[in-house]
Amino acid sequence: MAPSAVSPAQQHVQLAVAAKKAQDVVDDTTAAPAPGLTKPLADMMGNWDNFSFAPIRESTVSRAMTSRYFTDLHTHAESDIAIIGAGSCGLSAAYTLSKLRPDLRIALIEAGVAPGGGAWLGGQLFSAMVLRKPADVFLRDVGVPFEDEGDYVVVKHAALFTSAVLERVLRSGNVKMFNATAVEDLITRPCADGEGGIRVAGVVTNWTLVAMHHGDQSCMDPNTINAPVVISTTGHDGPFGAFSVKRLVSMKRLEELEGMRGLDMLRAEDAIVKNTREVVPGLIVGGMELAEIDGANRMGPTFGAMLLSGVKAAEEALRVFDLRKKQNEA
Ligand code: 48N
Repeated sequence: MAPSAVSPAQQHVQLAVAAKKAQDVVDDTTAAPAPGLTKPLADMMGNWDNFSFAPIRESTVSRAMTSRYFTDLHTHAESDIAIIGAGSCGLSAAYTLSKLRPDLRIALIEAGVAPGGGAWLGGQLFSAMVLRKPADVFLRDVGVPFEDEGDYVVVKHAALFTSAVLERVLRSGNVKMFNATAVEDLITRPCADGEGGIRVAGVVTNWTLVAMHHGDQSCMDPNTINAPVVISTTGHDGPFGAFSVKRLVSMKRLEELEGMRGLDMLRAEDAIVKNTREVVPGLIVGGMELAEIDGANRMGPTFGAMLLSGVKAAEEALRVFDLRKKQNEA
């Protein structure tokens, strides 16, 4: 198919015209903490001469960390859903799943030591994050304050969004984030008769620093996480950008990638949200990784599509998960 210069055909949804030019309304649903410190902390100030930490032995710290980490690895070796990438799209998908299906075991794998991907700053390393309506509904659900500018809203610092959604995900009881961990391959299975090709059935992981050095050290074999459904939101740049869709091409499961097109805010964001989907059985792709497979435009420094693509990816993942469960029970 001749590569088009703009996002694939999609219904361009006319945003409801803002009823009125809203004043700068900061919807501060997370009330600022009360002034002053709690008494125990306040009592510590000016009293440092009598201060000391409780005693500990180094091995106690080591055992506290390793027992928990390896219990998590052991538990999540079999997950219900694996999410690759904890950028704005992956975090939004994880948040949505944690609220809709707290009964599911979800592994969120992030290559960076710091999750968040490109959402710690707005465009060109500026602080403010711009989101077009109706993405404000996600911010209200999470409880992120923003300034209402009519057709769009502004979160005064992108890190306010990312830290808030990250905090909700990490506090949830069913999402475990493994950061500094790269997905360096996909677990595959032959599709059931008649479907043809392969389906994705989990992820292959390694410490990111190890994954980046296979070229200069041999036989650093990986670990695995089995999951009937994988959501891939690996973005379009960085050392591992568009990982899963590139892997589908290299394993000959996809012919080629259309490649992300030029910047067109109006077309890009609707296309990413509307086309977030299961691209091969068992693998849902969302966020900017999708632009690489579809030839969608990039949107530049607006983030609404990332959040709502994450919501849609979560919805798609639950559809596929429930379908696979029915098939296995049949
Ligand atoms: O923020 P990103 O890169 O990706 P998205 O899709 O969540 O958000 C994209 C958004 O930040 C934009 O690019 C904006 C809207 N600009 C658009 C434009 O036109 O310029 O997050 C992807 C995350 C990162 O944290 C990576 O470290 C991680 O995924 N990651 C991986 N983690 C584990 N294993 C991998 N193989 C892997 N690849 C990427």
